[in-house]
Amino acid sequence: MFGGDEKLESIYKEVTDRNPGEAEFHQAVGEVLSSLSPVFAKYPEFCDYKIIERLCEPDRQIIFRVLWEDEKGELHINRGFRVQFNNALGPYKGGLRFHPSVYLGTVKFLGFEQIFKNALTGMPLGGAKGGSDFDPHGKTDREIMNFCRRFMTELYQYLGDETDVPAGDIGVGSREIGYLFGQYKRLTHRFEAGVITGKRLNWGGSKVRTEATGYGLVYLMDEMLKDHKKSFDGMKVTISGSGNVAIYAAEKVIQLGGKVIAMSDSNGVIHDESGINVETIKQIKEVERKRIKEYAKFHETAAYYDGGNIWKIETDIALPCATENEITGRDAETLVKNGVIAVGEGANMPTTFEGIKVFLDAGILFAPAKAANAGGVATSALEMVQNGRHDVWTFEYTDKRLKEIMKDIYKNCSGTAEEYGKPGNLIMGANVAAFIKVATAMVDQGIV
Ligand code: NDP
Ligand code: 2IT
Repeated sequence: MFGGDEKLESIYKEVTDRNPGEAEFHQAVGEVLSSLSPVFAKYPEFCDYKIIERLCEPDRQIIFRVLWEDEKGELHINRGFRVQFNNALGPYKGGLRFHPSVYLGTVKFLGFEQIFKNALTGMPLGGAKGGSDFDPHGKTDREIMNFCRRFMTELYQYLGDETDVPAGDIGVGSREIGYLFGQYKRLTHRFEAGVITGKRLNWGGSKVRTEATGYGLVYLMDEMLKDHKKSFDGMKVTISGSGNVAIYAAEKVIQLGGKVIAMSDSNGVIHDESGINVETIKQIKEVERKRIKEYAKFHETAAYYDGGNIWKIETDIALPCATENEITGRDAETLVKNGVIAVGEGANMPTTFEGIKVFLDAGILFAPAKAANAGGVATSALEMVQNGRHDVWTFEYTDKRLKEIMKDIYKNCSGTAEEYGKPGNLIMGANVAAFIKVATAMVDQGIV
């Protein structure tokens, strides 16, 4: 796994032994470590300072009970998490995920990834993640609010605009951010806008934050395609998921001349070779909060496949924007066989180890999550800048900043891959560039 590097093998073994049962965390650590051999040859001080070992052990892990009441007066108990991983570059920063599958291993994999992703943005951000096994599906607004208030009642003491700044992720959008912020404000008696990002625009949110992850993904893919004399124009694109990231990735693909032919949710897939209408998806998902199968009722050219696998559909570009490990080795083989030319990870760690290997072996252009979906957190950092200055920027200016950041991330990752002897391998480029940035700051700040 680490090209025979015994030091990395032994660190990895220690991490897996110390954190039993956290498969996703092991996977995220393994993926980063697999790029680092040449870095240690060049920077032996990282070894002396035990930088990797320190990065693999979060600074702080907070786990708490969340007791809340539903509309019928019945009580429910969920588990809440916040893992503050590393603050060498800035305050802890990363989203909150509400999904029944969430456990400590999910939050740790996401928090670990977040350290490096945030480093790539060039903004002063540390890495953290949080969430709960609470399932927002089918809950009323009042129930969501009850849950968010109780969640924040436990968490608020660990947060602050210079300490730890949450945001959204799966199951947490602007509605939840509003309820969370409201309770933080009530408990602290402070309108501390920069304590959370993804706020609505009328009370401290940033323009473009809603669109940022999806737009950013497409901006980075566009750079990568251009670098290989290609573009989105006329390309068929499949996008898994139909949440925040998927919707705005689809919108930007269409603006750049591509055709989105399939999207999905956890129940099924819609397929429309004439091109999916994003406004209909927004209405179904953002306004009505319904299932994607509704789409076929409005567009007769579309087919809905209950339980279908989106990766079986022939496409030029695949953008996984739903969840981790959604592209298996077999899915990757199918995509390659069907002629895919590029894959961009909008979700966090959506491709398995086996899947990545298939894509790299086949020479597919591959943009890893840390680089490709960093536009969301980068725009969160722009929201923090505006909050700190009590300022409000225009859509055009914020979008321009996002585009520049994504271009810089692409250049940094592809340049680093080349420098370390793996031209075109953005996984290597992203891991190495981000690791060096964080590690150097840790060395500068001493043994703390
Ligand atoms: P949303 O909750 O808005 O949407 C998630 C989408 O993915 C939904 O369509 C959901 O379907 C589907 N999905 C979620 N979990 C599963 C699952 N276990 N199996 C199948 N489908 C699933 O979340 P986001 O769009 O915000 O997040 C999507 C991905 O992007 C995640 O990996 C997240 O970590 C990542 N990300 C998000 C950022 C952001 O700014 N929001 C930033 C960077 C990365 P259903 O409704 O049926 O559950
Ligand atoms: O995975 C991610 O980068 C996010 N969910 C966004 C984090 C943020 O702080 O904006």
